[in-house]
Amino acid sequence: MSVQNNKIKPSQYDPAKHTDVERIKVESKYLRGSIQESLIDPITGSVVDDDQMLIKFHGIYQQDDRDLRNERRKQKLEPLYSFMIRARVPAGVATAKQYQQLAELAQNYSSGSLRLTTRQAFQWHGVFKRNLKKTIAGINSTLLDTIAACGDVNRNVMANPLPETSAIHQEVYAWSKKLSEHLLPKTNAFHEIWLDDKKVETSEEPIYGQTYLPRKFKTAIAIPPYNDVDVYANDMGFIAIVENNQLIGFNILVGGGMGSTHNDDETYPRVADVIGFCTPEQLLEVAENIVKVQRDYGNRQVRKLARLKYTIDRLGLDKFKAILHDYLGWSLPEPKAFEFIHNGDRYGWLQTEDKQWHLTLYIHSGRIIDNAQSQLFSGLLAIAKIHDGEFRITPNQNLIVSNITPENKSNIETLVKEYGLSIGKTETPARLNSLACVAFPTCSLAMAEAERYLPDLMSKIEALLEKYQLLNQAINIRMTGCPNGCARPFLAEIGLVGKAPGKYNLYLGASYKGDRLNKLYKENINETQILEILSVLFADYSHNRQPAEYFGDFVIRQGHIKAVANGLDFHG
Ligand code: SRM
Ligand code: SF4
Repeated sequence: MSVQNNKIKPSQYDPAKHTDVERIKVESKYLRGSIQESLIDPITGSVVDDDQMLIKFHGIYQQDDRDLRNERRKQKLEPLYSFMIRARVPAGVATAKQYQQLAELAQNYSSGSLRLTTRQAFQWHGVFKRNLKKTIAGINSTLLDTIAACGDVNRNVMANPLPETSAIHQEVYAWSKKLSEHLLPKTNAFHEIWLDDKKVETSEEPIYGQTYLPRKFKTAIAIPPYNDVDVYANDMGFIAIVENNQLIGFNILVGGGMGSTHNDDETYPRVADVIGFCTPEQLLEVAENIVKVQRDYGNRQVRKLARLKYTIDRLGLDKFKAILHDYLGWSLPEPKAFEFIHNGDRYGWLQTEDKQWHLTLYIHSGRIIDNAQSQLFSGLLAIAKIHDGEFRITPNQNLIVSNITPENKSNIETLVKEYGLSIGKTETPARLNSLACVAFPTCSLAMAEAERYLPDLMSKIEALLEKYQLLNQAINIRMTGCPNGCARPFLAEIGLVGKAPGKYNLYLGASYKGDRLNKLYKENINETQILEILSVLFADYSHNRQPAEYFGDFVIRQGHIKAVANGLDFHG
């Protein structure tokens, strides 16, 4: 099918039709806006409204401490504004030296913790406006940056941080970096605003154009058999195909995403479709053209329907492919066979053929902090000071201390013990598999707790698992404070999605490998109700499961919930 004749021109801003965010982008002079003026305004700790949207493209979100909102309102004070900064870390790989510098920036300018995200990035919370420039410049001096960590562009590119397959991982890591750089915005605004570079007029954005993309855009590369990047949750995914220990290319996926809105059936999570194959040399060309199709065909009138998943469902997958082939000038060949086994992490020590050691540490919700329970921040900083390999963030908010020399292993073991870091030996498999998003107090969109609440709830769920002799089952449980889905809860065997303080929607029936969505089982329930329901389901699972049957598959076979074929089927 040729679509040459009805090809739409790169989108042009139409104030009568398009969202206000499109106006902000058009008027921003390629992402400059009035950010520089906002930064030096001493009257407020915030930046002006339009700049709040633009700073996202620079990797920054304006937030306020939600725990203090009411108190400050009573005192007639403005909210306690501060900023969250997110670094762009392709495949989550940073050297130990970089990690040390990033942690020191957290000590100096943020609320004292570093946060590992579900997309393999570092976040700093609680950075006041007066410290923004110093922090960004500090991140830049480590040779990492925050460009396009957020905003309507391609974000941090994920890739498995697997030490097991070192050679292939190296290659895939290199591609993830190339992909990330290829799809970066080309405006000089970042360097002018944050690094005081000389102003250079930007005359064009070769890939994005003046209005960038209609919405955020996410990319991941998976190396089977592990799907720890949750490749199906991305707008654009690649699955590395390895034959005879050689990377021969990538299967191509499009149209994944988690975000939705409660009680709005027009919005839904969706798993990506596998649409073809490309060689490594074709990767950038294919990626660029998928981005361009979304740039030109994505919805700029309704932001909540603007992600690529909706573009594909609106056009139909066949038409989307035809348009892509038209943009490419050639057709994608059929995808190759592959198999995933799961989407979680593997903990503890591992030695690779090159004799190097790798240690995966369990980090609850990716929060690196010193507090009454843990000396994680100090412990990792101490390791960074004596380690000359890398720190690799996993897509499940954990950290791999990677490429430890045999000579240094015992020193690192000593520090792990001294600071009480977890190598995943004392937690249950369910806890090791669990994920929670940030939610309160920093996330402006949170409707219920997640990171601060999941550990307590997990203890109660573990008591149930023990009662039914299921403590060794790695059931995949994920919680988010709202349906935006930042901890990918719709790909969890048990998904808990915040509805109101203390109230969650319970979703069941996703696959263990991350390729099938779950479905709403009970709406708006509190902790007592969650535990009552899980108790009944665990009892049934304990007595009636088949050998090696995963919980997500069991609840479907047993008729507790219907299987979801894909996004359009999610609410049906
Ligand atoms: Fe997210 C918005 C945190 C991964 C879907 N996400 C937010 C914001 C920035 C809230 C906001 O817009 O004001 C949250 C900041 C909280 C804070 O205080 O830090 C936030 N998202 C996160 C992180 C930190 C969660 C975590 O616990 O690790 C993750 C950062 C990833 C990164 O390094 O880039 C994070 N967010 C995700 C994921 C998971 C993924 O990408 O694999 C998703 C689901 C996949 C997807 O995009 O569909 C996700 N976040 C969203 C959405 C819903 C988008 C949509 O299509 O509707 C929003 C809201 C929005 O964009 O309007 C959002
Ligand atoms: Fe915030 Fe919702 Fe994302 Fe959690 S899922 S971090 S509450 S936007």
